Amino acid sequence: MLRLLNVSLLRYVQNAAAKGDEKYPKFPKTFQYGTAGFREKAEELPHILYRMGLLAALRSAVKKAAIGVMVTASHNPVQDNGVKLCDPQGEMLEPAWEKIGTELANTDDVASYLKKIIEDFGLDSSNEKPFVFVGQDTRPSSDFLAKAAIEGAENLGALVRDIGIVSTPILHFVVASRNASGELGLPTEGGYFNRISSAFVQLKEKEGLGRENRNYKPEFDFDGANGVGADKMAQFAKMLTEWIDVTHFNTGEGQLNFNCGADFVKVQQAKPEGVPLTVNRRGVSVDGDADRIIYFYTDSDNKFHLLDGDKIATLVAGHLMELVSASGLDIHLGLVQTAYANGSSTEYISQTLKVPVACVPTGVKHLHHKAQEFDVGVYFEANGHGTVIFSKKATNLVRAALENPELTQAQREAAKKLSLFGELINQTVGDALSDLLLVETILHSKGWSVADWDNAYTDLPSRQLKVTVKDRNVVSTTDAERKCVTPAGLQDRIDAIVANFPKGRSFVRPSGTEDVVRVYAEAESRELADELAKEVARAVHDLANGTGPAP
Ligand code: 16G
Ligand code: MG
Repeated sequence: MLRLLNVSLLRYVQNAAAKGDEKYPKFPKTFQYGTAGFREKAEELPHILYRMGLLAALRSAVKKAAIGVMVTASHNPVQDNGVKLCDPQGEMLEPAWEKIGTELANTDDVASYLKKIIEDFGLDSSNEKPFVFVGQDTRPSSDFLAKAAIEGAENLGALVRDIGIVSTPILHFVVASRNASGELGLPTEGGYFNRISSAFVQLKEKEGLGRENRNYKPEFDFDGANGVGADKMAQFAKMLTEWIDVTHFNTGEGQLNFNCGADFVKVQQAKPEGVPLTVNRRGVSVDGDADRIIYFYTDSDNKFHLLDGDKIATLVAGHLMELVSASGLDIHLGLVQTAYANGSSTEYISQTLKVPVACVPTGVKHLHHKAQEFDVGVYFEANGHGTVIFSKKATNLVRAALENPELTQAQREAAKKLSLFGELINQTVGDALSDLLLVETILHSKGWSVADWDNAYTDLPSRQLKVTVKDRNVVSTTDAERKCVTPAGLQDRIDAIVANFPKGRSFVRPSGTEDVVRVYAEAESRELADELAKEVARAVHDLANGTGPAP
Protein backbone atom coordinates (compact mmCIF):
# COMPACT_ATOMS: atom_id res chain seq x y z
CA MET A 1 0.00 0.00 0.00
CA LEU A 2 2.70 2.48 1.00
CA ARG A 3 4.87 1.68 -1.98
CA LEU A 4 1.95 1.94 -4.33
CA LEU A 5 1.22 5.51 -3.30
CA ASN A 6 4.84 6.41 -3.61
CA VAL A 7 4.94 5.05 -7.13
CA SER A 8 1.93 7.10 -8.12
CA LEU A 9 3.46 10.30 -6.73
CA LEU A 10 6.60 9.60 -8.70
CA ARG A 11 4.53 9.10 -11.80
CA TYR A 12 3.06 12.57 -11.35
CA VAL A 13 6.59 13.93 -11.11
CA GLN A 14 7.77 13.20 -14.64
CA ASN A 15 4.66 14.59 -16.16
CA ALA A 16 4.51 17.65 -13.91
CA ALA A 17 8.15 18.54 -14.57
CA ALA A 18 7.79 18.10 -18.32
CA LYS A 19 4.65 20.23 -18.51
CA GLY A 20 6.27 22.96 -16.48
CA ASP A 21 9.44 23.02 -18.57
CA GLU A 22 7.38 23.36 -21.69
CA LYS A 23 4.88 25.96 -20.58
CA TYR A 24 6.97 27.93 -18.07
CA PRO A 25 10.59 27.84 -19.21
CA LYS A 26 13.18 28.98 -16.73
CA PHE A 27 14.13 32.63 -16.73
CA PRO A 28 17.93 32.82 -17.02
CA LYS A 29 18.87 34.19 -13.62
CA THR A 30 19.52 32.90 -10.10
CA PHE A 31 16.64 33.35 -7.71
CA GLN A 32 16.47 33.28 -3.94
CA TYR A 33 13.64 32.62 -1.50
CA GLY A 34 14.27 35.67 0.72
CA THR A 35 12.65 37.03 3.89
CA ALA A 36 9.37 37.49 2.06
CA GLY A 37 9.62 34.72 -0.54
CA PHE A 38 10.58 35.47 -4.14
CA ARG A 39 10.21 39.04 -5.30
CA GLU A 40 11.21 40.11 -8.82
CA LYS A 41 9.94 41.77 -11.97
CA ALA A 42 6.69 39.97 -12.83
CA GLU A 43 7.91 38.73 -16.21
CA GLU A 44 10.76 36.79 -14.59
CA LEU A 45 8.44 34.82 -12.37
CA PRO A 46 6.17 32.36 -14.26
CA HIS A 47 8.43 29.33 -13.80
CA ILE A 48 8.97 30.25 -10.16
CA LEU A 49 5.23 30.29 -9.56
CA TYR A 50 4.72 26.96 -11.29
CA ARG A 51 7.50 25.44 -9.24
CA MET A 52 6.19 26.94 -5.99
CA GLY A 53 2.88 25.25 -6.81
CA LEU A 54 4.79 21.96 -7.01
CA LEU A 55 6.58 22.76 -3.78
CA ALA A 56 3.36 23.62 -1.96
CA ALA A 57 1.88 20.25 -2.94
CA LEU A 58 4.92 18.43 -1.55
CA ARG A 59 4.99 20.57 1.57
CA SER A 60 1.33 19.71 2.13
CA ALA A 61 2.08 16.01 1.70
CA VAL A 62 4.92 16.28 4.23
CA LYS A 63 2.90 18.21 6.82
CA LYS A 64 -0.34 16.32 6.09
CA ALA A 65 -2.07 19.66 6.23
CA ALA A 66 -3.19 22.50 3.98
CA ILE A 67 -0.52 24.91 2.76
CA GLY A 68 -0.94 28.42 1.31
CA VAL A 69 0.58 30.16 -1.68
CA MET A 70 0.29 33.94 -1.83
CA VAL A 71 1.05 35.84 -5.02
CA THR A 72 2.11 39.37 -4.09
CA ALA A 73 4.98 41.83 -4.03
CA SER A 74 3.47 43.70 -1.12
CA HIS A 75 4.61 47.36 -1.02
CA ASN A 76 6.83 47.06 -4.12
CA PRO A 77 5.98 48.82 -7.39
CA VAL A 78 3.16 47.42 -9.50
CA GLN A 79 5.56 45.95 -12.09
CA ASP A 80 7.03 43.60 -9.50
CA ASN A 81 5.45 40.48 -8.21
CA GLY A 82 6.32 37.68 -5.85
CA VAL A 83 5.28 34.53 -4.10
CA LYS A 84 5.52 33.17 -0.60
CA LEU A 85 4.34 29.97 1.00
CA CYS A 86 2.43 29.79 4.24
CA ASP A 87 2.80 26.85 6.63
CA PRO A 88 -0.07 24.93 8.30
CA GLN A 89 -0.66 27.19 11.28
CA GLY A 90 -0.53 30.29 9.14
CA GLU A 91 3.12 30.93 9.91
CA MET A 92 5.88 31.69 7.42
CA LEU A 93 7.47 28.78 5.58
CA GLU A 94 10.04 26.94 7.69
CA PRO A 95 13.60 28.14 6.88
CA ALA A 96 14.82 24.67 5.81
CA TRP A 97 12.15 24.75 3.11
CA GLU A 98 13.15 28.23 1.97
CA LYS A 99 16.38 26.56 0.97
CA ILE A 100 14.52 23.76 -0.82
CA GLY A 101 12.40 26.43 -2.54
CA THR A 102 15.53 28.22 -3.72
CA GLU A 103 17.02 25.00 -5.08
CA LEU A 104 13.81 24.01 -6.85
CA ALA A 105 13.54 27.49 -8.38
CA ASN A 106 17.03 27.26 -9.85
CA THR A 107 17.42 23.64 -10.87
CA ASP A 108 17.67 22.58 -14.52
CA ASP A 109 16.30 19.16 -13.68
CA VAL A 110 12.98 19.60 -11.92
CA ALA A 111 11.99 15.94 -12.07
CA SER A 112 15.14 14.74 -10.29
CA TYR A 113 14.86 17.45 -7.67
CA LEU A 114 11.21 16.58 -6.93
CA LYS A 115 12.14 12.90 -6.65
CA LYS A 116 14.85 13.83 -4.19
CA ILE A 117 12.37 15.68 -1.98
CA ILE A 118 9.94 12.75 -2.15
CA GLU A 119 12.70 10.35 -1.13
CA ASP A 120 14.23 12.60 1.54
CA PHE A 121 10.88 13.00 3.26
CA GLY A 122 9.65 9.47 2.65
CA LEU A 123 6.50 10.72 1.01
CA ASP A 124 5.08 7.29 0.54
CA SER A 125 2.76 7.06 3.50
CA SER A 126 0.27 9.79 2.75
CA ASN A 127 -3.20 8.61 1.95
CA GLU A 128 -4.64 12.07 1.72
CA LYS A 129 -4.37 14.30 -1.29
CA PRO A 130 -2.19 17.40 -0.78
CA PHE A 131 -4.29 20.54 -0.23
CA VAL A 132 -3.19 24.00 -1.34
CA PHE A 133 -4.87 27.39 -1.01
CA VAL A 134 -3.83 30.02 -3.55
CA GLY A 135 -4.48 33.75 -3.06
CA GLN A 136 -3.37 36.79 -5.04
CA ASP A 137 -3.13 40.56 -4.73
CA THR A 138 -4.56 43.07 -7.23
CA ARG A 139 -1.52 43.37 -9.53
CA PRO A 140 -2.34 42.91 -13.23
CA SER A 141 0.23 40.09 -13.39
CA SER A 142 -1.11 38.24 -10.37
CA ASP A 143 -3.88 36.32 -12.10
CA PHE A 144 -1.58 34.69 -14.63
CA LEU A 145 1.01 33.92 -11.97
CA ALA A 146 -1.58 32.45 -9.60
CA LYS A 147 -2.77 30.18 -12.42
CA ALA A 148 0.79 28.94 -12.91
CA ALA A 149 0.99 28.03 -9.22
CA ILE A 150 -2.38 26.30 -9.36
CA GLU A 151 -1.26 24.27 -12.36
CA GLY A 152 1.94 23.25 -10.60
CA ALA A 153 0.11 22.06 -7.49
CA GLU A 154 -2.59 20.27 -9.47
CA ASN A 155 -0.07 18.56 -11.71
CA LEU A 156 1.38 16.98 -8.57
CA GLY A 157 -2.05 15.71 -7.61
CA ALA A 158 -3.03 18.39 -5.10
CA LEU A 159 -6.52 19.66 -4.47
CA VAL A 160 -6.33 23.41 -4.95
CA ARG A 161 -8.68 26.04 -3.61
CA ASP A 162 -8.23 29.30 -5.47
CA ILE A 163 -9.44 32.03 -3.08
CA GLY A 164 -8.86 34.82 -5.57
CA ILE A 165 -7.93 38.35 -4.56
CA VAL A 166 -7.24 38.46 -0.83
CA SER A 167 -4.90 40.22 1.55
CA THR A 168 -1.88 38.20 2.67
CA PRO A 169 -3.30 37.91 6.21
CA ILE A 170 -6.59 36.52 4.89
CA LEU A 171 -4.67 33.76 3.08
CA HIS A 172 -2.78 32.99 6.29
CA PHE A 173 -6.00 32.94 8.30
CA VAL A 174 -7.76 30.62 5.85
CA VAL A 175 -4.87 28.14 5.92
CA ALA A 176 -4.65 28.19 9.73
CA SER A 177 -8.38 27.90 10.04
CA ARG A 178 -8.68 24.92 7.70
CA ASN A 179 -5.99 23.12 9.74
CA ALA A 180 -7.56 24.06 13.10
CA SER A 181 -10.66 21.90 12.66
CA GLY A 182 -13.22 24.60 13.16
CA GLU A 183 -11.64 26.35 16.14
CA LEU A 184 -11.14 29.57 14.18
CA GLY A 185 -14.44 29.42 12.31
CA LEU A 186 -14.90 28.80 8.60
CA PRO A 187 -11.73 28.62 6.46
CA THR A 188 -12.99 31.27 4.07
CA GLU A 189 -12.78 35.00 3.60
CA GLY A 190 -16.29 35.20 5.09
CA GLY A 191 -15.10 33.25 8.13
CA TYR A 192 -12.30 35.78 8.56
CA PHE A 193 -14.62 38.79 8.40
CA ASN A 194 -17.10 37.20 10.79
CA ARG A 195 -14.58 36.22 13.43
CA ILE A 196 -12.86 39.59 13.55
CA SER A 197 -15.90 41.82 13.26
CA SER A 198 -17.82 39.84 15.83
CA ALA A 199 -14.98 40.14 18.38
CA PHE A 200 -14.76 43.87 17.61
CA VAL A 201 -18.48 44.45 18.18
CA GLN A 202 -18.49 42.41 21.39
CA LEU A 203 -15.55 44.39 22.75
CA LYS A 204 -17.31 47.66 21.94
CA GLU A 205 -20.51 46.46 23.62
CA LYS A 206 -18.58 45.28 26.68
CA GLU A 207 -17.08 48.74 27.11
CA GLY A 208 -20.62 50.12 27.26
CA LEU A 209 -19.49 53.45 25.82
CA GLY A 210 -21.22 55.29 23.02
CA ARG A 211 -19.85 55.71 19.52
CA GLU A 212 -17.65 58.48 20.87
CA ASN A 213 -15.72 58.52 24.11
CA ARG A 214 -14.11 61.74 25.37
CA ASN A 215 -11.49 62.65 22.74
CA TYR A 216 -12.13 59.56 20.61
CA LYS A 217 -14.21 60.06 17.48
CA PRO A 218 -15.11 57.16 15.18
CA GLU A 219 -14.21 59.00 11.95
CA PHE A 220 -10.95 58.41 10.10
CA ASP A 221 -9.42 58.46 6.61
CA PHE A 222 -8.27 55.20 5.08
CA ASP A 223 -5.56 55.00 2.40
CA GLY A 224 -5.90 51.62 0.65
CA ALA A 225 -2.64 52.04 -1.36
CA ASN A 226 -4.74 51.28 -4.47
CA GLY A 227 -4.48 47.64 -3.47
CA VAL A 228 -6.42 44.78 -1.97
CA GLY A 229 -6.75 46.47 1.44
CA ALA A 230 -9.12 49.06 -0.04
CA ASP A 231 -11.74 46.53 -1.00
CA LYS A 232 -11.41 44.45 2.16
CA MET A 233 -11.64 47.55 4.37
CA ALA A 234 -14.78 48.58 2.51
CA GLN A 235 -16.29 45.23 3.50
CA PHE A 236 -15.36 45.67 7.17
CA ALA A 237 -16.62 49.24 7.14
CA LYS A 238 -20.01 48.07 5.85
CA MET A 239 -20.29 45.49 8.62
CA LEU A 240 -19.24 47.97 11.31
CA THR A 241 -21.07 51.20 10.44
CA GLU A 242 -22.42 51.41 13.97
CA TRP A 243 -18.90 51.81 15.33
CA ILE A 244 -16.55 53.25 12.73
CA ASP A 245 -17.00 55.92 10.10
CA VAL A 246 -14.42 55.43 7.36
CA THR A 247 -13.69 57.69 4.40
CA HIS A 248 -11.89 55.67 1.73
CA PHE A 249 -9.04 56.93 -0.49
CA ASN A 250 -6.70 55.31 -2.99
CA THR A 251 -9.19 52.54 -3.57
CA GLY A 252 -7.84 51.57 -7.00
CA GLU A 253 -8.28 54.80 -8.95
CA GLY A 254 -4.50 55.34 -8.94
CA GLN A 255 -1.45 53.11 -9.26
CA LEU A 256 -0.68 50.51 -6.61
CA ASN A 257 1.66 51.80 -3.86
CA PHE A 258 2.52 54.87 -5.91
CA ASN A 259 2.89 57.92 -3.64
CA CYS A 260 0.59 56.22 -1.18
CA GLY A 261 0.41 53.25 1.15
CA ALA A 262 2.13 52.40 4.42
CA ASP A 263 5.65 52.10 3.01
CA PHE A 264 5.48 55.47 1.28
CA VAL A 265 4.15 57.19 4.40
CA LYS A 266 6.72 55.57 6.69
CA VAL A 267 9.77 56.14 4.50
CA GLN A 268 8.83 59.63 3.23
CA GLN A 269 7.36 60.66 6.58
CA ALA A 270 4.65 62.39 4.59
CA LYS A 271 0.91 62.22 3.98
CA PRO A 272 -0.13 59.89 1.13
CA GLU A 273 -1.30 61.58 -2.04
CA GLY A 274 -5.04 61.66 -2.52
CA VAL A 275 -5.89 61.96 1.17
CA PRO A 276 -7.02 65.51 2.03
CA LEU A 277 -5.30 67.31 4.85
CA THR A 278 -7.71 67.69 7.76
CA VAL A 279 -6.09 68.95 10.93
CA ASN A 280 -5.97 66.47 13.82
CA ARG A 281 -7.92 63.77 11.95
CA ARG A 282 -6.68 60.16 12.06
CA GLY A 283 -5.32 58.82 8.81
CA VAL A 284 -4.44 55.18 8.24
CA SER A 285 -2.34 53.68 5.45
CA VAL A 286 -1.92 50.02 4.62
CA ASP A 287 0.47 48.47 2.12
CA GLY A 288 -0.24 46.65 -1.16
CA ASP A 289 -1.16 43.31 0.42
CA ALA A 290 -2.58 44.80 3.64
CA ASP A 291 -0.24 43.23 6.15
CA ARG A 292 1.27 46.54 7.29
CA ILE A 293 -0.36 49.57 8.84
CA ILE A 294 0.71 53.10 9.74
CA TYR A 295 -1.33 55.88 11.37
CA PHE A 296 -0.68 59.56 10.77
CA TYR A 297 -2.12 63.04 11.30
CA THR A 298 -1.27 66.70 10.75
CA ASP A 299 -1.47 69.07 13.72
CA SER A 300 -2.72 72.66 13.79
CA ASP A 301 0.84 73.92 13.16
CA ASN A 302 0.82 71.94 9.93
CA LYS A 303 3.31 69.45 11.36
CA PHE A 304 3.01 65.90 10.08
CA HIS A 305 3.03 63.11 12.71
CA LEU A 306 3.66 59.47 12.00
CA LEU A 307 2.40 56.76 14.34
CA ASP A 308 4.30 53.72 13.22
CA GLY A 309 4.67 50.12 14.36
CA ASP A 310 6.45 51.25 17.54
CA LYS A 311 3.56 53.49 18.56
CA ILE A 312 1.09 50.71 17.81
CA ALA A 313 3.18 48.21 19.79
CA THR A 314 3.33 50.47 22.85
CA LEU A 315 -0.41 51.20 22.71
CA VAL A 316 -1.28 47.52 22.41
CA ALA A 317 1.27 46.20 24.93
CA GLY A 318 0.26 48.86 27.47
CA HIS A 319 -3.43 48.08 27.15
CA LEU A 320 -3.07 44.31 27.27
CA MET A 321 -0.77 44.68 30.25
CA GLU A 322 -3.52 46.60 32.08
CA LEU A 323 -6.02 43.85 31.31
CA VAL A 324 -3.62 41.14 32.46
CA SER A 325 -3.10 42.99 35.76
CA ALA A 326 -6.83 43.52 36.18
CA SER A 327 -7.47 39.82 35.60
CA GLY A 328 -4.91 38.83 38.23
CA LEU A 329 -3.81 35.94 36.01
CA ASP A 330 -0.26 34.63 35.99
CA ILE A 331 0.46 35.73 32.43
CA HIS A 332 3.81 37.17 31.32
CA LEU A 333 3.57 39.67 28.54
CA GLY A 334 6.54 40.77 26.48
CA LEU A 335 7.27 42.89 23.45
CA VAL A 336 9.56 42.10 20.53
CA GLN A 337 11.14 44.79 18.38
CA THR A 338 13.99 45.13 15.89
CA ALA A 339 16.93 47.54 15.79
CA TYR A 340 14.69 49.89 13.76
CA ALA A 341 12.50 50.53 16.81
CA ASN A 342 12.82 54.15 17.84
CA GLY A 343 14.98 54.52 20.96
CA SER A 344 12.23 56.49 22.68
CA SER A 345 9.75 53.66 22.21
CA THR A 346 12.07 51.10 23.79
CA GLU A 347 12.70 53.41 26.72
CA TYR A 348 8.98 54.11 27.19
CA ILE A 349 8.02 50.44 27.06
CA SER A 350 10.64 49.23 29.48
CA GLN A 351 10.75 52.21 31.87
CA THR A 352 7.17 53.48 31.91
CA LEU A 353 5.08 50.46 30.94
CA LYS A 354 7.48 48.03 32.64
CA VAL A 355 7.02 45.51 29.85
CA PRO A 356 10.08 43.38 29.03
CA VAL A 357 11.47 44.09 25.56
CA ALA A 358 13.47 41.77 23.29
CA CYS A 359 15.31 42.77 20.11
CA VAL A 360 15.71 40.42 17.13
CA PRO A 361 16.93 40.70 13.52
CA THR A 362 14.63 42.16 10.85
CA GLY A 363 12.01 39.87 9.29
CA VAL A 364 8.68 38.71 10.59
CA LYS A 365 9.74 35.16 11.27
CA HIS A 366 12.36 36.28 13.79
CA LEU A 367 9.86 38.42 15.66
CA HIS A 368 7.16 35.77 15.59
CA HIS A 369 9.55 33.14 16.87
CA LYS A 370 10.76 35.29 19.76
CA ALA A 371 7.22 36.36 20.67
CA GLN A 372 6.36 32.69 21.20
CA GLU A 373 8.64 32.72 24.24
CA PHE A 374 6.19 34.95 26.13
CA ASP A 375 2.73 33.93 27.40
CA VAL A 376 1.43 36.89 25.44
CA GLY A 377 3.94 38.14 22.89
CA VAL A 378 3.39 41.49 21.17
CA TYR A 379 5.63 42.06 18.17
CA PHE A 380 5.90 44.92 15.72
CA GLU A 381 8.44 46.15 13.24
CA ALA A 382 8.67 49.94 13.06
CA ASN A 383 7.41 49.66 9.47
CA GLY A 384 3.99 48.61 10.75
CA HIS A 385 4.10 44.85 10.45
CA GLY A 386 3.10 43.04 13.61
CA THR A 387 0.59 41.24 15.74
CA VAL A 388 0.07 39.63 19.14
CA ILE A 389 0.24 35.93 19.90
CA PHE A 390 -1.36 34.20 22.87
CA SER A 391 0.33 30.99 24.00
CA LYS A 392 -1.65 27.87 24.80
CA LYS A 393 -0.96 28.59 28.48
CA ALA A 394 -2.39 32.11 28.27
CA THR A 395 -5.39 30.98 26.24
CA ASN A 396 -6.19 28.23 28.73
CA LEU A 397 -5.75 30.48 31.76
CA VAL A 398 -8.06 33.08 30.23
CA ARG A 399 -10.64 30.48 29.26
CA ALA A 400 -10.67 28.96 32.75
CA ALA A 401 -10.97 32.40 34.34
CA LEU A 402 -14.19 33.17 32.45
CA GLU A 403 -16.08 30.59 34.52
CA ASN A 404 -14.08 30.73 37.73
CA PRO A 405 -16.43 31.67 40.61
CA GLU A 406 -13.49 32.41 42.89
CA LEU A 407 -12.51 35.43 40.84
CA THR A 408 -14.15 38.82 41.28
CA GLN A 409 -16.55 40.16 38.67
CA ALA A 410 -13.87 42.66 37.60
CA GLN A 411 -11.30 39.92 37.13
CA ARG A 412 -13.70 37.87 35.02
CA GLU A 413 -14.55 40.94 32.92
CA ALA A 414 -10.86 41.57 32.24
CA ALA A 415 -10.44 37.92 31.27
CA LYS A 416 -13.42 38.19 28.92
CA LYS A 417 -11.85 41.18 27.22
CA LEU A 418 -8.53 39.36 26.87
CA SER A 419 -10.35 36.46 25.30
CA LEU A 420 -12.10 38.76 22.80
CA PHE A 421 -8.79 40.48 21.98
CA GLY A 422 -7.46 37.01 21.18
CA GLU A 423 -10.19 36.70 18.54
CA LEU A 424 -9.96 40.23 17.20
CA ILE A 425 -6.24 39.80 16.59
CA ASN A 426 -5.12 37.77 13.59
CA GLN A 427 -2.53 35.75 15.47
CA THR A 428 -1.18 34.01 12.38
CA VAL A 429 0.60 37.05 10.93
CA GLY A 430 0.64 40.87 10.98
CA ASP A 431 -2.69 42.02 9.58
CA ALA A 432 -3.33 45.68 8.77
CA LEU A 433 -7.10 45.47 9.09
CA SER A 434 -7.19 43.43 12.26
CA ASP A 435 -4.52 45.74 13.71
CA LEU A 436 -6.59 48.75 12.69
CA LEU A 437 -9.64 47.47 14.57
CA LEU A 438 -7.38 46.65 17.51
CA VAL A 439 -6.03 50.21 17.65
CA GLU A 440 -9.52 51.70 17.23
CA THR A 441 -10.82 49.53 20.09
CA ILE A 442 -8.06 50.67 22.44
CA LEU A 443 -8.28 54.36 21.52
CA HIS A 444 -12.05 54.21 22.00
CA SER A 445 -11.69 52.52 25.35
CA LYS A 446 -9.15 55.07 26.55
CA GLY A 447 -11.05 58.00 25.09
CA TRP A 448 -7.95 59.14 23.23
CA SER A 449 -7.56 61.25 20.13
CA VAL A 450 -4.69 60.44 17.80
CA ALA A 451 -2.71 63.30 19.39
CA ASP A 452 -3.29 61.89 22.90
CA TRP A 453 -1.89 58.60 21.67
CA ASP A 454 1.05 60.30 20.00
CA ASN A 455 1.87 62.24 23.17
CA ALA A 456 2.60 59.07 25.18
CA TYR A 457 6.23 59.57 24.13
CA THR A 458 8.12 61.59 21.52
CA ASP A 459 10.03 59.78 18.80
CA LEU A 460 13.65 60.70 18.27
CA PRO A 461 14.06 62.01 14.73
CA SER A 462 15.37 59.25 12.47
CA ARG A 463 16.60 58.83 8.92
CA GLN A 464 17.07 55.80 6.69
CA LEU A 465 19.39 55.73 3.68
CA LYS A 466 20.57 53.04 1.32
CA VAL A 467 24.03 52.59 -0.15
CA THR A 468 24.71 50.55 -3.28
CA VAL A 469 27.85 48.45 -2.99
CA LYS A 470 29.57 45.85 -5.13
CA ASP A 471 28.45 42.98 -2.90
CA ARG A 472 26.12 43.68 -0.01
CA ASN A 473 27.11 40.42 1.65
CA VAL A 474 30.47 41.89 2.68
CA VAL A 475 28.45 43.54 5.43
CA SER A 476 27.60 41.11 8.21
CA THR A 477 26.11 41.89 11.59
CA THR A 478 25.60 40.54 15.08
CA ASP A 479 23.64 41.49 18.22
CA ALA A 480 20.30 41.59 16.35
CA GLU A 481 21.90 43.67 13.59
CA ARG A 482 22.95 46.42 15.99
CA LYS A 483 26.68 45.83 15.49
CA CYS A 484 28.49 45.07 12.31
CA VAL A 485 31.21 42.44 12.19
CA THR A 486 32.53 42.89 8.66
CA PRO A 487 34.01 44.66 6.81
CA ALA A 488 36.82 45.19 9.29
CA GLY A 489 36.91 48.65 10.79
CA LEU A 490 33.37 49.70 9.83
CA GLN A 491 31.89 49.33 13.31
CA ASP A 492 34.75 51.35 14.82
CA ARG A 493 34.10 54.10 12.30
CA ILE A 494 30.38 54.06 13.11
CA ASP A 495 31.10 54.21 16.85
CA ALA A 496 33.43 57.17 16.35
CA ILE A 497 30.85 59.03 14.26
CA VAL A 498 27.94 58.29 16.60
CA ALA A 499 29.92 59.59 19.58
CA ASN A 500 29.66 63.12 18.12
CA PHE A 501 25.86 63.14 18.02
CA PRO A 502 23.70 63.78 21.09
CA LYS A 503 21.29 60.84 21.55
CA GLY A 504 22.87 59.35 18.42
CA ARG A 505 22.37 55.73 17.40
CA SER A 506 23.11 54.17 14.06
CA PHE A 507 23.49 50.74 12.50
CA VAL A 508 23.91 49.27 9.04
CA ARG A 509 22.75 45.95 7.58
CA PRO A 510 22.51 44.28 4.19
CA SER A 511 18.94 44.36 2.90
CA GLY A 512 17.17 41.03 2.58
CA THR A 513 14.97 42.23 -0.28
CA GLU A 514 17.05 44.68 -2.33
CA ASP A 515 20.65 44.74 -3.49
CA VAL A 516 21.69 47.52 -1.09
CA VAL A 517 23.11 48.16 2.37
CA ARG A 518 20.67 49.97 4.62
CA VAL A 519 21.66 52.71 7.04
CA TYR A 520 19.56 53.73 10.04
CA ALA A 521 20.29 56.74 12.22
CA GLU A 522 18.51 58.59 14.99
CA ALA A 523 19.60 61.66 16.95
CA GLU A 524 18.34 64.57 19.01
CA SER A 525 17.16 66.69 16.08
CA ARG A 526 16.05 66.17 12.50
CA GLU A 527 19.21 67.86 11.14
CA LEU A 528 21.47 65.74 13.33
CA ALA A 529 19.70 62.51 12.36
CA ASP A 530 20.08 63.40 8.68
CA GLU A 531 23.74 64.29 9.13
CA LEU A 532 24.49 61.16 11.14
CA ALA A 533 22.86 58.94 8.50
CA LYS A 534 24.89 60.65 5.80
CA GLU A 535 28.19 60.25 7.59
CA VAL A 536 27.58 56.58 8.31
CA ALA A 537 26.50 56.02 4.70
CA ARG A 538 29.82 57.54 3.62
CA ALA A 539 31.69 55.15 5.89
CA VAL A 540 29.81 52.22 4.32
CA HIS A 541 30.61 53.50 0.85
CA ASP A 542 34.31 53.77 1.78
CA LEU A 543 34.75 50.45 3.52
CA ALA A 544 32.25 48.19 1.73
CA ASN A 545 33.14 48.94 -1.90
CA GLY A 546 30.42 51.46 -2.62
CA THR A 547 29.47 51.90 -6.25
CA GLY A 548 28.41 55.21 -7.71
CA PRO A 549 29.03 58.60 -6.13
CA ALA A 550 29.68 58.78 -2.38
CA PRO A 551 26.57 59.80 -0.35
C1 16G B 1 10.48 41.77 4.31
C2 16G B 1 9.97 41.31 5.64
C3 16G B 1 9.77 42.46 6.57
C4 16G B 1 11.03 43.27 6.69
C5 16G B 1 11.53 43.66 5.33
C6 16G B 1 12.91 44.25 5.45
C7 16G B 1 8.47 39.46 6.00
C8 16G B 1 7.14 38.87 5.68
N1 16G B 1 8.70 40.64 5.46
O1 16G B 1 9.53 42.55 3.64
O2 16G B 1 9.41 41.94 7.81
O3 16G B 1 10.81 44.43 7.44
O4 16G B 1 11.65 42.51 4.53
O5 16G B 1 13.40 44.52 4.18
O6 16G B 1 9.29 38.89 6.70
P1 16G B 1 14.93 44.78 3.95
O7 16G B 1 15.69 43.55 4.39
O8 16G B 1 15.05 45.05 2.49
O9 16G B 1 15.29 45.96 4.78
MG1 MG C 1 3.08 43.67 2.84
